[in-house]
Amino acid sequence: MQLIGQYDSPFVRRVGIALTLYELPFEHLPWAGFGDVDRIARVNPLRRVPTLVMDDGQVLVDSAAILDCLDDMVGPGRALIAATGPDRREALRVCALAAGVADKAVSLVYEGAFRDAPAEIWVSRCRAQVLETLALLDRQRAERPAEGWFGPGLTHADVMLATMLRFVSEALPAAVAFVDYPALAAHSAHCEALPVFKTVSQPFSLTPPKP
Ligand SMILES: N[C@@H](CCC(=O)N[C@@H](CS)C(=O)NCC(=O)O)C(=O)O
Repeated sequence: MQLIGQYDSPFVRRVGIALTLYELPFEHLPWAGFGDVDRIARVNPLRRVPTLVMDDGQVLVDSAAILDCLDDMVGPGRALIAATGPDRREALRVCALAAGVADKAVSLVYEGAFRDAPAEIWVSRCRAQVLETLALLDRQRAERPAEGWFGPGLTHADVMLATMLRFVSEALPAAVAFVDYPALAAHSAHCEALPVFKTVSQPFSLTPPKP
């Protein structure tokens, strides 16, 4: 398999972390979303990362769909999510909220980078979506065990939360103060100290130099 995209994307990183934890062999192609867009477009006309090229040539897009396929490959005993029931629903809920925050943070980054005058109506809407969803997640994270949303075992919810938090803290340092979200800050620190988070990692950069 080939994973296309850089690990400064919270979505690419969550897939890279799952592939690594699942010990599935893959080649990482750290193509930049903008600098390498022509290469990405030849594989995926949607021009988004993560893009996962399967061994049979099938091309998968969207981190949630990709993880669903990887979970299916490793089976319910190893998947980083409960197979069924309330814990699965809760994990999907947290993943969707955290991914939604990441989506809105990406929108804010693009708005600042690609417009001379960012549209204030869009910026204030995205900011409210980011900040108020972080506040909700912080309150709920505080009620959960210290090690992870469901206890000691890492889940997709823990990973998406952590990759989103790292992205938001690096891409929007002026807009988001982690001191306002102590439970999320602790979650981020705990995850980023784990070996897989250190290995599958890249500091945020909108237009990194080509390798
Ligand atoms: N829902 C998608 C979001 C992926 C996404 O937003 N990727 C960004 C990089 S962080 C991207 O490719 N942006 C370029 C574009 O959308 O044209 C997922 O979970 O994979």
